Parts: sequence; structure tokens; C-alpha cells
Amino acid sequence: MKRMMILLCILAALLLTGCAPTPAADVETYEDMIVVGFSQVGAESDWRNANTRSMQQALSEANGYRLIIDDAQQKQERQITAIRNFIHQGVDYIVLAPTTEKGWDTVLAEAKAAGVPVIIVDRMIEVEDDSLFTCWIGSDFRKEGDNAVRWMSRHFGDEPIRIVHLQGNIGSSAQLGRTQGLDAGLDEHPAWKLVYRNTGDFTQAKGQELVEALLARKIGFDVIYSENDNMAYGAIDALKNAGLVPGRDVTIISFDASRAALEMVMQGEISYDVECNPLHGPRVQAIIEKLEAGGKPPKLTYVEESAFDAATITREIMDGRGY
Ligand code: GYE
Repeated sequence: MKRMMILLCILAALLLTGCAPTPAADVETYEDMIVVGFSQVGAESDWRNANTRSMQQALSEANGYRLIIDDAQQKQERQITAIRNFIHQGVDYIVLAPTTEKGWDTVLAEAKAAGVPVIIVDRMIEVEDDSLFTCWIGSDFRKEGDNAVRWMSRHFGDEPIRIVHLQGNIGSSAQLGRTQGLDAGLDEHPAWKLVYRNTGDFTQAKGQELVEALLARKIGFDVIYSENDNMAYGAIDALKNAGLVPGRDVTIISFDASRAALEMVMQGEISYDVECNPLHGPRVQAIIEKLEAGGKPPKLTYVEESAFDAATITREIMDGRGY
């Protein structure tokens, strides 16, 4: 019945846009498919785009899926609306990559009441009742922050350093964990001074803008702790435009370790990059297959991750990188 409803919705949409192929063929095609509504955060970073591509590749028509993606442009209200639409359309599964951790109780209770399983990917959610989601798969962001700080401790010890902290979207697990890591490092090293902290929304443009403003205000700093690669790219552009040499005048720590950033690690512009793996598509596919077969996936799954500096990065690692 649920599947029937979604078929009708898809057909109606196709007819309205005037691009419907022969309906009879379509009904048959979609009837055998697993319909997944994916509420994606946005397109703020290379990490995010790699994550979307991974979902599209794994949950493809060839693999038996009909994937409906909603881009929330980093707004939680838009995600809530998207989830409600998915419920009304009668999708088989909802996959949610949440903007922030809080604020999901009501809408996920609606999904539960409608009997739609919800799989959370990437960032975590904080809900009163854990039965509101089926399972979660993503990264240990606090561990990532601790990893970065361990490198800083090895590299700087108790040297006095002035740190600029570019944060991700406030309230997202990726921001919270990476910030907690740095805060613990600041507590442990009284010689480390935080000279500036602000959110760059995980975007390159905002990262550049923040660092340009700091340079214009003549605020001195030795280290930029950037909570993702795109903000680091923006910061690097700002430094170069001001005649500074990233890696020599300013040490840059970043997160994600996407291919372009690893090139910069190799060139010495980024000193340390903590890996965050966006390739969740096949993992979500495996979860759905397990559920379809009547199995029970683990409630929480953390992806194994590494980190790179000039001493550990190799051409081989970079060539094997899918994002
Ligand atoms: O680090 C950043 C993206 O939630 C892990 O979101 C993700 C983060 C990632 O915009 O680049």
C-alpha cells in the first residue's frame, strides 16, 4: 500500500513535469524498488558533496532503489519539512544526515508512528527516546578533535602559541566533538592562547572571510584550527593574498582529509589533517539490506579513521582516495 502511494506520487510528479515515460512500464519498475527519502544537510563542502554522490551511487536504480534527495541548505526547519514530506509520500526508509543534534523528537515520533524506519548518518542526534531511530553510522568527532590536539601537543609542546579556531555549524556533532577536543587541549596547555573563535559554517567563503577580517584587524596568530578542509582552503587563500606562507608562517590543522587537502599536506601548506570518511552510501545500503532480510543492524557504528601529516602521507594513499 505504502509503495503504491509513492508510485502514484512519482507518477503524478512525472506527469506534471511533462516527462513521464509510459506509465505502465514505470509502475512495474518502481514497484520492485526500495524507496528511500534522504534528507541531506546541504552542499556546503567537498565532504558533503562526496557524501551525496556516495549515497546516489549505492542507492541507485540499478541496485534496486528509488532515492529521493532533499537538500536542506543547512537549515533544520527544511529537514523537518522534508521528513514530513517523505512520510506523506510513504517512503520505505528515511535517511537523515542531521544539521544539528537537537530538535528531532517531534518529527521522528511522527515517522515512528507512520512505521517508517529512520537511519541516521554522519552527525549524531540527541533524542529523549532512542527508539525514534533505527540506527546511526558516522564518525567519532571527539576522537578526531583529540587526535588533532595530540599532534599539536607533540609538535608545539608547551610553546606559547596563538590559536585561531574556525568552527563548523554550531550545534552539529562535527563542531561539538572537534571543539571539545581543542578545549581539552587548551585546558592542558596554559601556554596555548585562543585568540579568536567563530563559526565559518563549514564553507570556504566564510573561512576566507574570517581570516581576512583577522588580518585586517592585525590580530597575530600562529595556528589555525579549522574544523573542515573547505574553511582551511579559504583560510589559506586569505593568508596567501596577504603575502603569508601557510605551513611556514601559520600552522594549519584541518579535518576531513579530502584529496585536495592531502595534496596540500604533501606540499606542507596543511600540517595535519584528520580523516573523516564521507562514503556512507554502501554502509547505508548494507543496513537497509539487513533490515529487509529481517536482521537488526547495530544501533551505533563508528567508522575507522586515520590522520595525515607530511611524514605519513604518500602518493599511494592519495591515489586511493575516493573523495
Ligand atoms: O567535516 C564538513 C561537512 O558532518 C562530518 O560536515 C561532517 C562535516 C564535515 O560540511 O566538511
